[in-house]
Amino acid sequence: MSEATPSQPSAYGVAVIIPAFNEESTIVDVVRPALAFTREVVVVSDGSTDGTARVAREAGAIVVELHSNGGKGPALYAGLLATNADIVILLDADLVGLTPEHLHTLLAPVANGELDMAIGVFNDGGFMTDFGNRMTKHLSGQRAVRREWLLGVPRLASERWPEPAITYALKNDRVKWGYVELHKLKQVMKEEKRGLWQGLKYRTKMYKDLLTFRKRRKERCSNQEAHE
Ligand SMILES: Nc1nc2c(ncn2[C@@H]2O[C@H](COP(=O)(O)OP(=O)(O)O)[C@@H](O)[C@H]2O)c(=O)[nH]1
Ligand SMILES: [Mg+2]
Repeated sequence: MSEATPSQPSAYGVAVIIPAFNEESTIVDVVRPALAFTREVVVVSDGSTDGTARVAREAGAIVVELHSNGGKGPALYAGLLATNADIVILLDADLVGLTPEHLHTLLAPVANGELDMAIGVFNDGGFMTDFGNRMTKHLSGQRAVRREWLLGVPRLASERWPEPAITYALKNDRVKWGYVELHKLKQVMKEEKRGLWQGLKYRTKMYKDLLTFRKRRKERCSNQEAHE
């Protein structure tokens, strides 16, 4: 019999999946604490033009490289296919202050069956990122979930930003989800990564994609009906 308790990764197959696009400067500080928690850490880069894939590989991650940039959704899906783990922990590649304890916090309620998906919310990481994360908790990139369920989320692989598709499936499937607090964790904001104007432009495009999810889903459903 295994000595492991439910919140230790050795009791389950647990993999960490990190979609990363041009995150050379932060990816190592996400991969290292993830590797201290579980041996299977998968970074998915699709067309990054910087050293993201190389530095992630050097840090010990399994790196999946896709040739052209398709977005976080297809990258996440490719990461799910690259592992057989029962539970996956999803992390963004631009986190600052990540520790194995954060991974434990995300995993524990899923591993012990309390939740089907745990969603991490920043707390005490810094005013701006705490505020942004709290206003849009349902868009958080930090999650733990059963891999099999996530693989079945409709449109996961075709949405540039997968979170609305996940939220829709969470509500539709009536699965149990809840928020857990991730202390002293923050992310590098887009405006810092890309410069003010490029960052704002990218942010605007992201919110446009996120806000039009329902419209696109409805259009797709009515197109399907019209073809039946
Ligand atoms: N592979 C891949 N990852 C992406 C892509 N777009 C965003 N990401 C990753 O998804 C995470 C969240 O993206 P980010 O731009 O930081 O959005 P924000 O956290 O909502 O501001 C980060 O790890 C990004 O590197 C993409 O096109 N491909
Ligand atoms: Mg980010």
